[in-house]
Amino acid sequence: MHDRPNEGDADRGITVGRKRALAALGIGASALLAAPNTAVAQHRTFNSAVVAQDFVFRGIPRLLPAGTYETRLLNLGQAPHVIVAINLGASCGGLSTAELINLFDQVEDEATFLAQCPDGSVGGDIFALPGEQARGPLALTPGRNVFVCFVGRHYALGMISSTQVINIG
Ligand SMILES: [Cu+2]
Repeated sequence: MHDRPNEGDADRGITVGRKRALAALGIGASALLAAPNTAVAQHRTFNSAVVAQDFVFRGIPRLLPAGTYETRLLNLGQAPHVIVAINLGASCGGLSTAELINLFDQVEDEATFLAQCPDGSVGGDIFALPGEQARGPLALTPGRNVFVCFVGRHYALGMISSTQVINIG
């Protein structure tokens, strides 16, 4: 019941054809090809709950220990939402939220974007329909991680949240 709609669903993913010139930032999605810091293996597992509303995530701390979070995403909004965890790596770690939105706007679609991310940078994704909840693991590696909803342009409406992930030894 929590399966994603077809990739062709009009309300799913980033609209095709939104590619823009990369001039604004001087970088493109390929900037995310810089590998994140995944040198330290993470064995810790945590439980977490995130609320998705139209259009914000609630319940994500600004600072988290590295590990795998068995996450429950509760969608209290009217729209479907997804939460995607991405380690921004060295190249994108310093970008502002506005710059990240600009970066995401340059991507043709979510699948293409995620396929370009280096191994280990995408910690997972969870999709929940309105009024429903879904569960899944989000693996957070050290560095700046961003949580993004790629349904439509929800990330530009407020569904983008950054968290610093640290090793706690
Ligand atoms: Cu959303």
